[in-house]
Amino acid sequence: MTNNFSRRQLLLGGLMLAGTGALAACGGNNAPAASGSSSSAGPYPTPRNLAQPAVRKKLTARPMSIDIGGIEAQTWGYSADTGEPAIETTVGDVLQVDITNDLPESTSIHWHGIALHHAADGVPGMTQSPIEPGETFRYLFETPHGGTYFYHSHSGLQLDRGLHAPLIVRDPEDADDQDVEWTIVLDDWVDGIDGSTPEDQLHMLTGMGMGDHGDMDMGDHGGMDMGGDGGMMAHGTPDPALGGDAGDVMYPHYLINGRIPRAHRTFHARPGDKARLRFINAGGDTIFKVALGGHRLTVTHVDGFPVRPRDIESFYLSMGERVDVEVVLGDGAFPLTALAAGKDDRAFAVVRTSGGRVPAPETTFPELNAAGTFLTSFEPADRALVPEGKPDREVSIDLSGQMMPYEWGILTDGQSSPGTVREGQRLRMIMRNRTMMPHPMHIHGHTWSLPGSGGLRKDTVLLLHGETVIADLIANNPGEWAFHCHNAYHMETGMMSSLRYE
Ligand SMILES: [Cu+2]
Repeated sequence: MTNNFSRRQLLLGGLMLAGTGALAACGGNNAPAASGSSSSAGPYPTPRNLAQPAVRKKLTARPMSIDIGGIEAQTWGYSADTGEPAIETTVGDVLQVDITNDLPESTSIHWHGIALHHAADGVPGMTQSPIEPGETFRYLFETPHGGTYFYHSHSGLQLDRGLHAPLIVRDPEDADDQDVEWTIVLDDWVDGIDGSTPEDQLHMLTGMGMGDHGDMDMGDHGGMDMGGDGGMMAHGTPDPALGGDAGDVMYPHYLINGRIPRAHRTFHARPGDKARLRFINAGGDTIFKVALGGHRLTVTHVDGFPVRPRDIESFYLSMGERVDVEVVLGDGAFPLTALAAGKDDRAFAVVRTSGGRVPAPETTFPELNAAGTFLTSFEPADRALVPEGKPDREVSIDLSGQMMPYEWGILTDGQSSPGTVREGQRLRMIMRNRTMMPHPMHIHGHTWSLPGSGGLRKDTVLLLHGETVIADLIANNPGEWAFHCHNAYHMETGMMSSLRYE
């Protein structure tokens, strides 16, 4: 395995190349095939209690054709020995996943939101060598906290293909009085539509033909720059709550559990059933506003961790965020709608408990029109609180960038170098969004507590344009941990840094 210095270089290589697949392509070293977590542990400790995996899974990342509802998309996704790539464990379980790379380029898997040991975190060039075509890599780690998580490739723009799936960690302390439970994956889709790929979208964003797109003003409603095959560069009607452009890519399709609205999924239950809905935004560049017609939603968990339950009409879910809600279902068929913010389009499904007319995908309803709730407005449940304390160290994080030229960045105390922390410290990250766009910022290996939200636990925090968010973490997991925007295109063009233990 490479030493610290060269891993640093690999990462910087990824940062400097404002092009496609920069992170994936930067692994040009000749490190031997990594076939066990210990082989990439570097200087950081690997837990010794991983000998008895409770859950084992074999995945293959490969090109595949998927049906998104009468439309075949050629994409890259995961196939699993158990049939479904979704993974379920219980708190404390050790999970072992063998991933074989049948893709034409290198790949990786990041276990989003899980506080796992460094060598299993799945960031090529930082925690492991890229998994080259033909290689198999073993991820072996404990799932220490309950909640709704997901896993996805951390190589280039592969997240914006089909390379993601849910990871549900069951928590015996959660209420178990629900009659039904559904995992609901929101996604924006361009890959394999009329031959387009996420890389094509990035070329359009970084390339020519930007027209009036660079000024980021809020006046040009509904304008679009035709971007060639499948997909265009955004912008639609801005969502005033998000301010300005919410995303950069106008996707041809938005999906709930892999389906377009006119070929939507239907979730079945009985009238009066209590349902637990686990929402995951696996999109590359889309913030969704979500509501269920005729129902208020009781939010119970945010980014996996329990909150003080509160009823809301609708919520915003940005890329990488998860939320669990409970709802007692009425009698009928109800629209479950996820508006693609600022993009004049939506994902859609139906919840059905009896007969009656199927709601139309374009239907609108009061809950959807109500002001959307941001997840940072919730407060943690007592059992999610971290001990109070004064920060030992503060770092100032400035988010920078713009559409023209399409470049994004993170400055830590004014420098482009990573932030540092010492084990045992309480670190305060003061994040300021100096750009005109919202950015869902994600930290690996830790879950922040947000003092401005009563200590709410979150691993992905949406910063609206101009917004400042203070996020604390307890440095209890040595390593170098990626810290980045979960907009795939922003991350790929520079909005990626790290936090390194001294
Ligand atoms: Cu961003």
